[in-house]
Formats: sequence, structure tokens, C-alpha cells
Amino acid sequence: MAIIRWILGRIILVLDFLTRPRGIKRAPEQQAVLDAQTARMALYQYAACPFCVKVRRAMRRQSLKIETRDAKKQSGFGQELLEQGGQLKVPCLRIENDNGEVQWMYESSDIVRYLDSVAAV
Ligand SMILES: N[C@@H](CCC(=O)N[C@@H](CS)C(=O)NCC(=O)O)C(=O)O
Repeated sequence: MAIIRWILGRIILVLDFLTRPRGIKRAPEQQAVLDAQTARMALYQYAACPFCVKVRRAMRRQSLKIETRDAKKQSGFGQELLEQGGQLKVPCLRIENDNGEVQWMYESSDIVRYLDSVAAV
């Protein structure tokens, strides 16, 4: 079972690589405003999780620079996600607002919708 999961994961990564979205081009000032906004976000994810791939592709499509944190391979991030977010489930977007308050957003569709709304401003 683990080997099948591993093979499927590699297939997902190859397909993602081959069909990678280009990324929207913006005026530098507009991109800088967005970069400042997304600097306070982090995506907790696994490399070959299809739901995470979906969110990473949305980030790429919208040219959003968001730090990715591997909750499986990078030590500490899985624990952080569980303790602070409430579930060890990916993808999860950590959003810190101007007051330092943190929101943990689960569900790939909600995250993509949120990122599209951020990029639309
Ligand atoms: N409906 C969720 C599904 C996410 C999901 O199932 N993620 C898997 C990894 S591919 C996971 O974290 N499973 C661990 C768990 O559910 O506890 C979404 O669209 O984000």
C-alpha cells in the first residue's frame, strides 16, 4: 500500500511539473503590495498531497509568494500545525493579521478561494 501511495505521489508531482501554470504578471508596485501581504502567510503541506498540489498551483497561477512548510519532512512543523491549528491535516494556510492574530485555514477549496480573493485586490 505504501509503495502504491509513493508511486501515485510521484505521478502527481511529475504531472504537476509538466503542466505547471505560468503565473500572472503584475506591475512591480502591485506585486510588492501583494508580497507584503503574503509575507505573513505560510502553507503547511506535504509535497505529494493532491490537495496541497492544488493550492500550490493556485499560488503559482496568482504569483503569490507564500512560504511552504512541509509538515512531514521539516521537523517541528507537523507538531506546530497540530498544536496551534488543531489538526494534523494538510493543506493548511497560516494567516497572521496586522495585530498578530493568527488564523489557521484548512480545506484546499477554501484556501484557493481565499488566495484568489487576496490576489484580486
Ligand atoms: N478536504 C481536504 C482533504 C485534505 C486531506 O485529506 N489531506 C490529507 C493529506 S493528502 C491529510 O492531511 N490527511 C490527514 C488527516 O486527514 O488526518 C482538502 O481539500 O484540503
